[in-house]
Amino acid sequence: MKAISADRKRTALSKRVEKIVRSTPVYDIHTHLYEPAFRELLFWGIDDLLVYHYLVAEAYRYLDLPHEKFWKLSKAERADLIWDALFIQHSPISEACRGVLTTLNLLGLDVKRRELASLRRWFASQKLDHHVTRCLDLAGVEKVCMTNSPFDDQERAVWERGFPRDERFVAGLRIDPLLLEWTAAARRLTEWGYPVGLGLSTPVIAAVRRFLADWTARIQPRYLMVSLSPEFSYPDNNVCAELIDQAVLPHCREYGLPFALMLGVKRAVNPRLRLAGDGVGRSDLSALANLCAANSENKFVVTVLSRENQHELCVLARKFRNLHVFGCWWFMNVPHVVEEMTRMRLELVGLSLTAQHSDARVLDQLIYKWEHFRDVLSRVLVDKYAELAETGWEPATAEVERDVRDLLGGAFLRFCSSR
Ligand code: RAT
Ligand code: ZN
Repeated sequence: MKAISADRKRTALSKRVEKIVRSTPVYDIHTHLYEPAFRELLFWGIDDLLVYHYLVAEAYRYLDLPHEKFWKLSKAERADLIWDALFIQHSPISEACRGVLTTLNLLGLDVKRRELASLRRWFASQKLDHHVTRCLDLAGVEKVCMTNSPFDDQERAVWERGFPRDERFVAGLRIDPLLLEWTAAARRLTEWGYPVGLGLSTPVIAAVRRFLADWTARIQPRYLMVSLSPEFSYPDNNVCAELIDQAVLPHCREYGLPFALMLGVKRAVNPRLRLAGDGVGRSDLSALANLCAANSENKFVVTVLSRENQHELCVLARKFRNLHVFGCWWFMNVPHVVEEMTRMRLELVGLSLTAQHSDARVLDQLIYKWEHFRDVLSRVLVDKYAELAETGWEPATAEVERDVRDLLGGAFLRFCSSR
């Protein structure tokens, strides 16, 4: 009798939590999507889903075609090869493959026919504006942070022309080239009217600050962001660490913006795979500890790519209130690792973090990235609330709603506006 009522209680709790997790809108704090005004920079549809670099990497486990030939093919031809290798010749069970099917299924398409041509016909008949709204609705996403780089010629031209902003999209000022390719960046800054030589003299730093100020005014970013290799160290006497100290952090303080760091990416491990050729390495997180300790007036929003760094990141979040942990990034975004990370974060840090970001590069991916994550989050939260209930602490619906809102963007917004 007692067992039956415990089962019933657990089922009722699961239903309640799942419903809340499903219906809470997401503030997606890092994607590679663009607002529709950027036109062809916003990828969407079946071919873009199939040529996603996560799938290119997986297809190359099977493809027997020189990389140069692959890259010379049209997008549709590459999509054909990937569809055949990953969906027809083998079952599509990897996370990125399953994601395509979840997306199609939730869009109401019939995947069981295994027919690419009819999928293409359906997407060709969609109007972009309507499709954007539909994808955001299906994913339950209310805001999308973009990745905006002044160093991208196509993108820069759109910003410079100007356009009416779509309030569902928020900018993120990405500065990898500035910090990691200083010689080339200095040349570009000079061309754009920010005269900088290679040395970091006072006038050079002033010009970099002016560049950051102008782009901050132009795009109104939520944060500045960079991805860094496992070798990143701080403090250091190299250009990257010095620019962070002398230009980026003072800029962030002046404008009240967080500095977002994505740590642990090894770029171009196999350059022949292009975007699909990046890898992972374990970072020395003492660099992050030093950053947080030496710059208590700055805010850091951080994700790490290596599984081995996840525990240490949580411990650092317990030490530094100016550190906000976010997302299960890229190679971490597979359900069993997401579950492990989410449990560990809740157990070690609590609810003052952003449990996930989508990193979507293709609009339609929002649907699966959030569908899959909501499944994991519900599972983890049901366990956690059930443990509380065993002590007599029954979570009220409003409390669960509050917690889920925090995990899906609320805690991030509070962190951004905190002092
Ligand atoms: O997840 C990805 O798509 C990666 O290619 C990277 O873009 C990464 O997310 C990044 O922002 O550097
Ligand atoms: Zn990204």
